[in-house]
Amino acid sequence: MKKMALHWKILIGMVLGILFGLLMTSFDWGQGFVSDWIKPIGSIFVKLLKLIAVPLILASLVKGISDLKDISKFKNIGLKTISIYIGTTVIAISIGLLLVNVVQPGNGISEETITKLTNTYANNSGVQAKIAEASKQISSGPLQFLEDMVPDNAMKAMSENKLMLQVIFFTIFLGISMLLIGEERAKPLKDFFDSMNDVVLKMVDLIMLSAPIAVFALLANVVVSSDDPDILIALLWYALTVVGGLLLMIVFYCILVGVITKKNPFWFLKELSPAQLLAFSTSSSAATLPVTMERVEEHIGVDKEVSSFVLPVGATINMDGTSLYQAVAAVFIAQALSFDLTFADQLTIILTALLASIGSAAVPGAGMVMLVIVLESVGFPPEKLAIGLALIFAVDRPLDMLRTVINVTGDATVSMLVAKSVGKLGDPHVEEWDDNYDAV
Ligand code: DAS
Repeated sequence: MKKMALHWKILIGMVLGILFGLLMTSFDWGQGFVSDWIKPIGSIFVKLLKLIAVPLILASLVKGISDLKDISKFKNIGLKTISIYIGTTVIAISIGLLLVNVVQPGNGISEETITKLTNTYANNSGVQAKIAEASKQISSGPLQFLEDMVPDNAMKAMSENKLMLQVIFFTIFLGISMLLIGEERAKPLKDFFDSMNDVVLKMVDLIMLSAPIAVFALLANVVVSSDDPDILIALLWYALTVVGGLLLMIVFYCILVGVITKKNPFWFLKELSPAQLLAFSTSSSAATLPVTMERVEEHIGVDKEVSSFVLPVGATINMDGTSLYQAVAAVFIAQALSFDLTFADQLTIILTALLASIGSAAVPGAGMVMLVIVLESVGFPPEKLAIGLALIFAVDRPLDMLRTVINVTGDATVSMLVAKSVGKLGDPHVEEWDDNYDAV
């Protein structure tokens, strides 16, 4: 009898986690029990995935570039990738702006709800930390992100997982240099990275064996630490506007996959689903990246020459879900606090939400930090920032989970488009082990 596919096991783990979390909220010791005994299981799983993200980027990117044989192909893939990423993000922001101006969720929110949210969250340490982190980014120069991209110590960059762009910069530099010295002299290093790539992908398979129990723990913890339902109801229209936009992005990706790559979009979503479910459970594109790469390469058929560049870059700079959320949240806050936005301001939001999503780290809650930059760009009064973030803080975690799914799905979609354009989208090669692992 064929064993249950992985994504069904993960889904069952998620549902049981939510039910268990709800059960625990009915005991006054429940939240403590979950955070002491259940939450660590999920944290260890996320740490394991982040642990192998850097070696995987290093190995697959070096292998991908050195397999290209000449630099012009790399330039071709690079240019296509960056331009399609910018295109899908601008479309995501535009969908967000259209929806939030039509639905007007901020105008429907009552004064007492605004007061209640302000009193509850304006001085919340999480809100204050996000404002402080964003202010640090605002105070740096316009080219700070370029400066930050260049590591002064490769090993240090690899030790600090969040500096993934630096690892990518270093790895591209290394891969190009290997191309330049010629295949013969680079062979020992290339063989090393080829084999490292296979080993690390096998580590992904092993870590994924614990995924069902890990997502159980992650979601149980999200449920016990979520806010009281009546606040969530008050923000329902705002949350539905974001969710509506994210769903439209899924439809958009399915159209791109069906029309351009001629692959069945439902097959695409099914094969990608373990990565999407992990993105939902972890709220981290960085933690999900190893699984996204494994799914895209071995179950969707994108060649490593393409996926090894497109996916790591996408996990750090392409966040369509986050950019859509930032556009909706910025306009919602302006509406709720009666801060008028001109049409020019909305156009400014397209540019700043694009830059903010590129600058957002691939970790939980990063999108809300960069939202401050979007608000600042349209002249939102700094003294009202804490109130503005307080309005959306209560529902940020569930929306972060959903927008991270879109971030990952967008990256996988673009990797298929780029692969198709360079003739590197084959039929998925699923190894014997993967057959078992999928069935395990
Ligand atoms: N959680 C971020 C990610 O990992 C997205 C965000 O915070 O908006 O993609």
